[in-house]
Amino acid sequence: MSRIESDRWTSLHAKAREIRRSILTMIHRARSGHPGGSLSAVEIVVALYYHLMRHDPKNPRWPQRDRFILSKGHCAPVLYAVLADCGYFPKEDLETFRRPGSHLQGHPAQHKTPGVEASTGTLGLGLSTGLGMALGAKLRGDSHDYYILCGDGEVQEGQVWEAAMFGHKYRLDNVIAFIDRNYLQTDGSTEQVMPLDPLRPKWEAFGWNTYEIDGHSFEQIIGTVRHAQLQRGRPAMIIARTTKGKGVSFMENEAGWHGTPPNSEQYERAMEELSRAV
Ligand SMILES: Cc1ncc(C[n+]2csc(CCOP(=O)(O)OP(=O)(O)O)c2C)c(N)n1
Ligand SMILES: [Mg+2]
Repeated sequence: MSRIESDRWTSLHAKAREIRRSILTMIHRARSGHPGGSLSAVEIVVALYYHLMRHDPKNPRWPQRDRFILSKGHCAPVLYAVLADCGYFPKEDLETFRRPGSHLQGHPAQHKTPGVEASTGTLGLGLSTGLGMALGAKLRGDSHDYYILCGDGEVQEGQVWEAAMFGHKYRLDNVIAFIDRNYLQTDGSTEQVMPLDPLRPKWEAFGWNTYEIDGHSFEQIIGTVRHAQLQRGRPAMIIARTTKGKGVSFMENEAGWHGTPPNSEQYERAMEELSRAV
């Protein structure tokens, strides 16, 4: 690996750590929110906003921008932390997360927050929303891309599979979707609640270019997106294996941290862990 490449990974890892701290600070201050799935998605969202997407925080409605839709809208903290850090709105706004009147509610609202492309939170809808927008872009002859992030529990929703058929029918190769495959939903294991595996052959059977990667590896996320962009005629689904609660030892792989805020002692411990050198 060249020196420049290794510096790039180091800076993305440092950014991921900063975003994790910001997520926990928001949720702790609000005494409410979803830490587990926000933490598992950090590398995907960081790779998109700091490396892969064409976007301009000073001009959030720039027509040629790539779009990102957080279909698993309960993980709004990861999106807000990244949007604020990029400069879409002041970082101080993060202190108002989930407060009455704040534009940063528990789930993203497209008409309230600069940089939010679609209102989400009702699981199962974001993939359809993104595919519809992507079809509109194709019909207009626009060349930007649509990135959509779904939860694995979310993929149990029937509408996701209608969207899968739609994406194939309209050959939406301007869509690159991810499943945050952390194997947990609110009440426990996805495989106990409603089994999804074998997940990759299902997406392949629905006609998508399908990949399975380590969702915490910047190298794999970026390399796979670059590969997917070269394939024409089909949408892409990247099944990103992750750890729910990633980065905080006592939150990792614990369903209980799906929607529970840390108390002050837990928050201090988590921040201490996340302050250690990359
Ligand atoms: C239609 C709908 N049903 C139920 C919920 C409540 N809910 C919020 S998060 C969640 C679990 C999601 O699990 P997963 O998609 O795996 O997310 P992650 O593990 O990434 O947090 C549920 C059931 C919802 N937001 N929308
Ligand atoms: Mg999950």
